[in-house]
Amino acid sequence: MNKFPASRRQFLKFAGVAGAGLLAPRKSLLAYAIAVGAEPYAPDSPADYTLRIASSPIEFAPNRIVSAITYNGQFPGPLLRFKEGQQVVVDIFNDTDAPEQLHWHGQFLSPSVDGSAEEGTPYIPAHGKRRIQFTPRPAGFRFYHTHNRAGADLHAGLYSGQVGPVYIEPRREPGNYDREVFLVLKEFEPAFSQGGDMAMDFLAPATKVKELEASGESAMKASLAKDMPHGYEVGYRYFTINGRMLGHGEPIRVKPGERVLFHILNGSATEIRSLALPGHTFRVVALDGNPVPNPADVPVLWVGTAERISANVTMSHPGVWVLGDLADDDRGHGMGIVVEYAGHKGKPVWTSPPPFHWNYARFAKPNAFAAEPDDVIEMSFAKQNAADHGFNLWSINDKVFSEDAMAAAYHLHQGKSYRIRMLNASDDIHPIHLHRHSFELTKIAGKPLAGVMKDVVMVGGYQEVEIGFTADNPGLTLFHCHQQLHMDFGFMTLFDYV
Ligand SMILES: [Cu+2]
Repeated sequence: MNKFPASRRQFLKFAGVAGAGLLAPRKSLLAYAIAVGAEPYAPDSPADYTLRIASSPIEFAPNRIVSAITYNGQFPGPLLRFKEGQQVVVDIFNDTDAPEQLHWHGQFLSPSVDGSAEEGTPYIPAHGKRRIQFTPRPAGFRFYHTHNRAGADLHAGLYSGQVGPVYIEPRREPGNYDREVFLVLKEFEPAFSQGGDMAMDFLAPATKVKELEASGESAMKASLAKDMPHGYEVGYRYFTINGRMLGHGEPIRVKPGERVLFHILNGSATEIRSLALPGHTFRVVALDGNPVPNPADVPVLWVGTAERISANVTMSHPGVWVLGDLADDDRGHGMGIVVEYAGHKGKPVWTSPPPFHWNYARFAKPNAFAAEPDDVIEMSFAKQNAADHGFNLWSINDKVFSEDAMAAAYHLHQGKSYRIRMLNASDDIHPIHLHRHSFELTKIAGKPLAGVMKDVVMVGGYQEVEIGFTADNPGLTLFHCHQQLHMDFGFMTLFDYV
């Protein structure tokens, strides 16, 4: 196992170069890494929060206990409740043999604490500690997770148990509810397969771009014609909600008429998940923690890797139900949790919902268009089948990101507004994530929309999606597919401010 990630070596190399006084006059990644590394830590007073990264057993069900790397010995990691705008001091201890990065997903932080080696955040050393301080924002449902590269190591990165929810209390809650329930969806015990991935067609609109499809399909055909296998995919043995397999955790106990606000996080390394609760509908009030302009009722939730959905459910259908994934196999292997009304007992019931397509536009501002941007950045995503020892390589505008040659490929001007036009020339759905900023969905599969603010968006196979954001948080900013197998094999790029 590589216990010293390439990016860490790179960071040291940068530091060495700086020490020798070889700094170029231009604002380089190197200068940046030095600058953020030099930020003083908080004085040595007790921290507000302490997180400890270590190996520990997790019990999914009786006699189904695996070893995983966790935060504070539990999965999911502890729910951290912050107050918007109120500074916190966090001590992070790393009891493992590998340097760690802890990323505060969805927050507008500085690169010194954001938790990404690519942005220059210092590592939490192996068997060491790092104290950080930051001012949590924006309000809403966020989370923290490791940002280590896993590569071919299925014990590293997001494949293990390093995911925990964050709730930043807003000044005003979106929607009325009686209580909150946090659900973290995650699979364990991954293994590689080579059969090709299953196509998923739940996204609406379903419009594909013909040119993207032609280019993706011909690249795949050419590769298979050369006797290449399909690139590796990852499958799992155990499926859990809040670390328990369906039927083995405490049920969610409810009363008729109760309004439960679910905060749902897909903590998967690689999978897109769905959820339904027979006889009930979800009123979606926030996506990725940001209140939506048009809360709407849906029978099914689809959640891409690292996406969050906050949805109200009025408990109006007494019984004992399975809140579970639509895929029978995944639900059968644990992806669900029991919802039990007071006074009701018995075997939990699952019924499949009618076919339903997930459309972000359902929650958008009706009949509205996003403001025109100052500049448009075009990116096309492509797959090189099985090109790296059986692993697919991924490129953005033909560039496969490499941690050994990190440099910002896109340059932002502070205060300007940008549109990123993403063209997906592959048949996979990619949950695309922008660090340290929120973005507005401005076009999905060719259809304009406005008002939905997110930090991850699923870009459908052979589809075109546009997002808009304002460059209002200077510093290196990572942009990547959140599918661990994709981000680790090239699907990343860096923005800087010039
Ligand atoms: Cu991807």
